[in-house]
Amino acid sequence: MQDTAKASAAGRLCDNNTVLFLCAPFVSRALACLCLLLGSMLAWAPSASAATAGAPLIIWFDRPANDWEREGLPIGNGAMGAVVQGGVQQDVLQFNEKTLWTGGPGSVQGYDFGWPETSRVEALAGVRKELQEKGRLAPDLVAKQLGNKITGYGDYQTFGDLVLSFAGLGEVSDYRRELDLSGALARVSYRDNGVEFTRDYFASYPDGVIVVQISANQPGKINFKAHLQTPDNRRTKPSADNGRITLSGRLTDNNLAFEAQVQVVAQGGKVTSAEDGTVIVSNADAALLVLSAGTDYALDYPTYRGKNPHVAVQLRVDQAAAKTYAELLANHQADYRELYDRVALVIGQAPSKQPTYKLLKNYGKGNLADDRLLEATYFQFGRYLLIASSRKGSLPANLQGVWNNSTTPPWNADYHVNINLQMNYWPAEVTNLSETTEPLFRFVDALVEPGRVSAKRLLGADGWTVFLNTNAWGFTGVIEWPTAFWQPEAGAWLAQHYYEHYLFTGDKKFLRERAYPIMKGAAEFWLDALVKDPRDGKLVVTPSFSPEHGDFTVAAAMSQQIVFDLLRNTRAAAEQLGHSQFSKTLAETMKQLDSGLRIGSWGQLQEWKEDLDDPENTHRHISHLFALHPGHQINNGEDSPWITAARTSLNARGDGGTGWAQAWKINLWARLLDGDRAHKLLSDQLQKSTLPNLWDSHPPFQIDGNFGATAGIAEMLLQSQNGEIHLLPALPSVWPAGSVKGLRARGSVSVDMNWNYRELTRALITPQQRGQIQLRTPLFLKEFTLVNASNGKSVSLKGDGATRTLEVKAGEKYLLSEKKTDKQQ
Ligand code: FUC
Repeated sequence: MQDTAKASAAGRLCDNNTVLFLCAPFVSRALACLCLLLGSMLAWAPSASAATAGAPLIIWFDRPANDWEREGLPIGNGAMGAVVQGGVQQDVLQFNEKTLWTGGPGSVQGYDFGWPETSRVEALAGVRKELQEKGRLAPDLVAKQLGNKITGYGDYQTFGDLVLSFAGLGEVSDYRRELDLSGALARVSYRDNGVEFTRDYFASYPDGVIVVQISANQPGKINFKAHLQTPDNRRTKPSADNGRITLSGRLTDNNLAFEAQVQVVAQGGKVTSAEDGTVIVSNADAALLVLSAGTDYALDYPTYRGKNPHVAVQLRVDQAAAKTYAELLANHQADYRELYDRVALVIGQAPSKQPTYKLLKNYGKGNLADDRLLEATYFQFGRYLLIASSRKGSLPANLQGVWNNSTTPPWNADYHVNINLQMNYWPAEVTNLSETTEPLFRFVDALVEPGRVSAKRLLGADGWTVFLNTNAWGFTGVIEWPTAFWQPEAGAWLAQHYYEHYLFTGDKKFLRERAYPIMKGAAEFWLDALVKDPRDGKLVVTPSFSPEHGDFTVAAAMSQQIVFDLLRNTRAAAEQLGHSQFSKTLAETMKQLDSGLRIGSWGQLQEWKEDLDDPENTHRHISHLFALHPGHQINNGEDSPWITAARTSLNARGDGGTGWAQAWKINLWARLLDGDRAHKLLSDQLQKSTLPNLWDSHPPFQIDGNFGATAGIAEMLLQSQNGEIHLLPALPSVWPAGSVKGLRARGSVSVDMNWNYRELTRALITPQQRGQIQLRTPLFLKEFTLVNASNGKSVSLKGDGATRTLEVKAGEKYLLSEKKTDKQQ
């Protein structure tokens, strides 16, 4: 009784924004504690209930979308995506299927994978010689010699729209359009003439379909027409029969076959199919629409063609349409929740009456609980988007995930690999969505064959690589855009993801069969492509270009750091797999490799081998900090000179930049263990680079920033790149109390944590592998207990200080807790 009274008093207190503002931790510890009672009560609660603790995470609007990009709500099952705009009279559900691309083999313009007709090895030697003589070369001069005019690159395509037209509506009220992240369910609801109407939308991975359910709280009220529309760069004509709309045809550009089918199933009322491809539903109680689509694309070099999609699409729609809405929803949510529910984050958020776009607009203006709600929503939205745009069996998440409403999207909505595709997958391991990497690995595996041709043709080297960008068609050569085209380090950077996947999962089979061959091929490329720098005898990358500014030089920091990362990881993998000869070769090369680490005249980490850095330069790329994140060449030890230099460089670069650049900086500041600065970047990204639907904006919409920010938030809470599991390494002062469940650390360990007054109070460590783990937390410097959670028996640690060694068994749970003083008890 007493407790309830206390909680509701705290609730009343927290309802008042002014008081909440006063609750800022720098004011009063006691008051902050009281105000955060709701949040921290949840933080103390058993971790399983934390999934919905604090507030339901819902992105919602009180109006239909005025604009696809800014206000659409995305749903997706990896292969397909759709954007819910929820117009009252006309609801246009724009949809995609990931493999619908123009360009590639069969394209009318011709396609050559980005390979120049003849070998560029001689031209490359010329560029290297000139660089050796002059030190630097303007990008357009290099592009003239090494660039390549390409054709048939293609664009990721919108598939079309499922258009639902509702006639005879009056003045509707109580309109709401939402996306519930915990159930991956979008919903539009409104009231018309006393009737409550609901439209539900979801994309099911297990059933391979997009589902729309239209219902009302009174019988016989559902009346609408449905048809499919598609752009005119394709040959097709929709038809309808027995409530089934079919749209099949071929893209004019490359003859790619495609098909979409929608089955309309009404409860009660009448369904009529018209010759023009329209289905009309009259006076039904409810209607279920099941949509699926596909193409004859196959991720299969060199033709990239497989089976005609007709049979598979028809089967998916037939099977799904035979199920009830409830069954489809249950399948979908069971599948989705198995992934999504693994992680929960509570940082003081509370339910709010504000639609999300207003939370965003008012962010940073004093309503702390609303701000925390937006941040928690943004974090989980990144995980939601990854689940929705990257599932086994399709292509990886592209620059827009799977969502694109255009036939000529920005940057072709392709796969840029000088940061963007990699950033898409930064949250995958640490936020416990390891399975979502499968499409990335399948995609990169398929780049190896064409990537070998690129390595030979462009650099005369063995092994494989890729440059700035790639598409659905194995593009691994070069374009001619001077300020970005030459990034042969991209293959090495992609290879990093394979090794990280092994580190997080401990999957030795993956290491042996998938990771090592890819890493070895990327390493072989660099063993051939590295050149001795006559100035100091070091092995260097030349020509080398720090994205996407400055001149071409020899040995830009990023080039060297990426190659270092690859060779170190490959050597570690070779050692573990018993390939001692290759390991030896790598070790010898590494001894001679220029490390890419230099401290310059103003204390900065140099971006180039020469001290060319301008302290006024605020370019969005911060490539020379690769060694800090996503690499970890320099971040072992806070007092290391490299760390100080990285901080100097990052400060000079400033907090600006486009969406993904800000997201990268969240990660970088987290690695510098500066939680407040990381949080400032998160705030900046929310305020400057986030659209009302919470999509990241470059501008325009580009999804990498969503993924990068989610990874950055995880990085603030848990790091494990330095051989130790660092608990709460960069907690900002605005999150004084909270909890997180289910983050993952390298070494195949799950971590749940609670904290209060910005200090760890409890950590549950669940290793999936036997062995020793190093744990780092200042809690070790205070009074603490460590027990085996299943039997309550005390467990001992080795060492003293803030980092200690724990001997673990697979599947056991280890509970580390703050020892409560008599007073606290
Ligand atoms: C890289 C970035 C650009 C943009 C593009 C898609 O080239 O430098 O800012 O994000 O990818």
